[in-house]
Amino acid sequence: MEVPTATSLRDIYPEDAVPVQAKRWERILAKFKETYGKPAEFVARSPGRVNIIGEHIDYSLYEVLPMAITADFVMAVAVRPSDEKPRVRIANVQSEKFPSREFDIPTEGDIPIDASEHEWTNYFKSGLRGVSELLSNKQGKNFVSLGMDVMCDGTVPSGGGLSSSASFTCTSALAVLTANGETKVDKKELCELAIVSERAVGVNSGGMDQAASVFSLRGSALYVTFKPTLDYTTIEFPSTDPEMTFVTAQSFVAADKHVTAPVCYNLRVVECTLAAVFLSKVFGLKNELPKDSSPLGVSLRGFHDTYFEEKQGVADNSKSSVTEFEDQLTKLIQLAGDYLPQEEGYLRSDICALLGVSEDELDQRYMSKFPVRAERFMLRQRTLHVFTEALRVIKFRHLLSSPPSDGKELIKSLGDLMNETQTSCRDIYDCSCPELDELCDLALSAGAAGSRLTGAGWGGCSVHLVPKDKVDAVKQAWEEKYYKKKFPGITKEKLEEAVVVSKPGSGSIVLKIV
Ligand code: NG1
Ligand code: MG
Repeated sequence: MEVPTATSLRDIYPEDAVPVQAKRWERILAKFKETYGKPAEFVARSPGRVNIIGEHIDYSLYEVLPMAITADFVMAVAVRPSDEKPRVRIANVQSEKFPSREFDIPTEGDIPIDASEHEWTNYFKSGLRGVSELLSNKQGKNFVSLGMDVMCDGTVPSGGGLSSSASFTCTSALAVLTANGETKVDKKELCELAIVSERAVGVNSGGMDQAASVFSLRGSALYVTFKPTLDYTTIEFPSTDPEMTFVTAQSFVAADKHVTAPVCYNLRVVECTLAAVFLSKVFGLKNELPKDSSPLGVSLRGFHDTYFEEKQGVADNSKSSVTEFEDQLTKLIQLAGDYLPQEEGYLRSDICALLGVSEDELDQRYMSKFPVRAERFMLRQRTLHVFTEALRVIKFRHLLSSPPSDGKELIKSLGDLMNETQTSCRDIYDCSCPELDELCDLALSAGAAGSRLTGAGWGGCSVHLVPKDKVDAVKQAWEEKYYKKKFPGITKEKLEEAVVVSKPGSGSIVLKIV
């Protein structure tokens, strides 16, 4: 499937969003002209996402269920003359927060990115680097030969758990491809390159956000699979009475991954990877874990498949039925509980003793790409979260594809699964925070069926399954008991930004202007 080309904003946004977006796009295009003295040639855009269920399991290569939102990253572009050294001029509509930059595109070697510096254009460079690698692999030499003038505008709140970073990276990669004459962009190729590219910015991310940003189709959520390869199917929400709505609520606790990565996100990636290696030793698996597309090259999913291959002769687990896969996960939950008994965590020395490697070797293999800081690795808790969450995603999907006839029963069952996710994120994955917990409690007391953090957590955003007739009550509870209390004097605009009823939006798209 190729990234589609739009001819009007109606191809991109739901009808009720078109008037506001039309004004915004006019502003971006006018700003482009004012800055560069010529009109833009095309616009690339990619949305943010809300994850409905499947948290912190994409980098262990388990299935997840996100959807794109209307908020997005938009880039107006004109190609620079081909007889010039390729150069990028990049600006942002919010020029005070994101100052203009200029740089040459090297015609050989990697695009330099200093991940230690929190610089907004790093995300552009990461997309540029990914495209440069893709084109040179395809064509044997560096083919980002054309420079570009770029005007950006993003409406996904940054550090807000709705994946502003992926929307920026995916848009950048799409813009660079389009500017360099790659007009038929394969969605999977774009997504795969955006996943790898974003890791250049310092976070060992999974692939959910980029998948949601690139693949989404308006009106449906996505079921994203990472193994055996990156793939997706669209998921419809059955109509119920009362109607199901997904409402997102910002905690306004900034979750700055660049600061917290060594003790939060990147550490979780390391813990899950170590758990996979540790378990394969505990069970004396004969084969090495298979190399896969996870950030550190081996994953809990790899352990899962290898375990059932060796112990039960399941040669190709991707052919197992859903029920068989559920049974496997149930078994793994029990095994992890029994064979990873240390509630207090595992020291480096514990892990090294079992693996038969030195601490230096352990650090070198798993902690050198992105350093992490930890005394103890909570292998038991992280593994239990991953296996139980993977099982919840399957159950959630099953409920959507074979819903009970009573809509209320469906809403309750889906909500229960989301609540279990929140409990697991809070208690054993340790990625919630008191503010997110509070937003969830308030929503549930006011009639939400399911409430949980969405995205990486440690702040950012929450998502709630709310029957339509309860939305106002939930909003009111947050307004009175959370926002107005925590942020006295909060403006009406800020409140509107905080709480959004999310409808599944469309994915990456290009609009040609001339
Ligand atoms: P956020 O922090 O919301 O962008 C991150 C990861 C995802 C996934 C979730 C947790 C990046 C770009 N995204 O989302 O891949 O692992 O956390 O489920 O790092
Ligand atoms: Mg992000």
